Amino acid sequence: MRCDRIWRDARLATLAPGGPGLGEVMGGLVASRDGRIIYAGPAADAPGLEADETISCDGRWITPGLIDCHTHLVFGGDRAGEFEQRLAGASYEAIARAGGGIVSTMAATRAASEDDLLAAALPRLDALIAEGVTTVEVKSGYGLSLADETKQLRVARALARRRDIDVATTFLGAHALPPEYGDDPDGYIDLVCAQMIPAVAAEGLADAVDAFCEGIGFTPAQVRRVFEAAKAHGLAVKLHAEQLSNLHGAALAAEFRALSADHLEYLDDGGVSALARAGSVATLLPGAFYFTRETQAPPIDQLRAQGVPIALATDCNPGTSPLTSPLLVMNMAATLFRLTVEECLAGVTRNAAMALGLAAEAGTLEAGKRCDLAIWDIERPAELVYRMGFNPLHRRVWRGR
Ligand code: DI6
Ligand code: FE
Repeated sequence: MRCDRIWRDARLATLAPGGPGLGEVMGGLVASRDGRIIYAGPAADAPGLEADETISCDGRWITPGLIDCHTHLVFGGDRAGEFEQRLAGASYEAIARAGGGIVSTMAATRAASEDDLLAAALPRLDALIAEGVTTVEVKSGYGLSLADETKQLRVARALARRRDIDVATTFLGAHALPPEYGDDPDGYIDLVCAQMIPAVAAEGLADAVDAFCEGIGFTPAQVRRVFEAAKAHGLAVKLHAEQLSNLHGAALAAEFRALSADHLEYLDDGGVSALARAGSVATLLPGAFYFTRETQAPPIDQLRAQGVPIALATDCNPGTSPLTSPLLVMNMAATLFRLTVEECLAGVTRNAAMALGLAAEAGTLEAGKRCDLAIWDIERPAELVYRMGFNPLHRRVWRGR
């Protein structure tokens, strides 16, 4: 069989479903053709392969390229000053009342040009790439007007032209109430449903629609309207749910067969069951948990018991998770939430792909999938979760290159 490239003398963590653990293969190889994996498994079982290029991995470990399935990577300004105020004792609410918080990022994002936003986002994207990320999701949600939300999404799409990476985009117009809507959240939701979602769908700017279902965000009734508009335009949905309180957002998301419900610290048993029935992924964001000093952990045991797939992501955003390290996310998920090494690695590969509706395309080392690989200088996969602030990436392969 002819192929473009072979990575041989490797140990594989295929993350293939069904298998025990990580789907580990000693003495493995991966072969690619036209950017897809055509074989991943034991070298001894490989078909006869004729490659243009053969690369020895000298026994290194290969995992699927990492997938960061929840980020707000594109935004203007930063909130380091607000961080200092919080260290000095100011509350999130007091800062928001003084014009800080999400609205300050909105103002900086509105003031920025597409070029400005792209230039600000690229170093953050590069930090993810440096740790082996080959697919990233990017949300809007800091423009909060038709022109500025579409601007953010165009920049997110542009990232994929500037770097070798797949970018999935998500429209998060229902993230916060822009000040010009004062005390009229329903009026703003009208705009989101009647103008923003149709425009975003018509321009092909988003792969999914998200919302912030929370006391300081939008009510379940408002989110339902957003989801109905999304479905009417053929867009998948996901939801920021149960981060600070339990408004039963996860059950609402499940009703709409959401790809994922995200955060979930305050998720109850009914919400877990709803996600299980819908086949939605639970995306956990330990960076936001850590940075906000949250003390209630998501219901991990119940998620496990009901077989809900768990994904992990950085939630990279300027307010609650200024984090661009999927390796640190895995360490935090293990230390703060007690996830196992297997769960952590599945969370940034196979289950993250599922959370983006890309399970058939990415997230495991299996024939037919995109040849996205992370090759690591490690002796055992647990090192990827165990260490803090150390990056053992040897090479990253995107689409076979
Ligand atoms: N949940 C969060 O933690 C962020 N957005 C959201 O829906 C906060 C975003 C910010 O403070 O800028
Ligand atoms: Fe988020």
